Amino acid sequence: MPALEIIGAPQSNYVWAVRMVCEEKGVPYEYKPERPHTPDVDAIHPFGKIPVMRHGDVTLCESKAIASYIDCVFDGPKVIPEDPRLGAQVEQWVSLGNVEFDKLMIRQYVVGYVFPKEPGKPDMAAIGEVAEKMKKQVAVLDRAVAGTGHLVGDSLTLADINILPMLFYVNRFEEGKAMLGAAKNLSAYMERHFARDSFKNTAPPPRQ
Ligand SMILES: N[C@@H](CCC(=O)N[C@@H](CS)C(=O)NCC(=O)O)C(=O)O
Repeated sequence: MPALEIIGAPQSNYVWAVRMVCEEKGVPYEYKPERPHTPDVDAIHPFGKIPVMRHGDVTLCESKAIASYIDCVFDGPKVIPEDPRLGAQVEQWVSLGNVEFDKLMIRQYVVGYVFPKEPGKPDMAAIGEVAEKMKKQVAVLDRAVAGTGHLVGDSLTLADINILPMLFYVNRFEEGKAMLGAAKNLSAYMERHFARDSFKNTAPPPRQ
């Protein structure tokens, strides 16, 4: 079988999720930490985003598509259950992750701190407004993991893998840390899954 290549900077929550899938399944891969819009990435993603994947003559972009391909083609525990009901629930949570949680938590809240429009000066009024909106999302996730400590079924799936890197980043900043800390089920969920080898082995290097 040809080598599996995962391409994309380690700081990306989506690159992190795809690498976690490989680790959870015990799939060996070659990792190329490329930034968005570099030639290797542009060759595969029509809009230059990360992650992208190469496996022999198969190239893919979009983390969900990459994760599904790896789950189907390689051995190891399924991260998308074959049971149609559970599989559809994973699909639902990944979609919610990408359309709702990533949009607010990462693109607005975390990016508001890390890449402020005025360098070195995060817009705290805007961040405060986003943080208010995030409270509802945190409450939704807190309820969702209350039953089994997983978003779907009673084992780790792509639904969890997709959301864990997002929660890690939100937890780095004051408002996020406070609201996640107050969400008891979600805090326990984070503590347990942040301790997984797959999560720690693929974590981005510490911030400079
Ligand atoms: N829906 C895509 C999102 C990928 C994405 O937004 N990647 C970010 C890094 S986390 C990126 O490449 N941003 C560069 C840009 O938007 O130009 C996926 O699931 O892979």
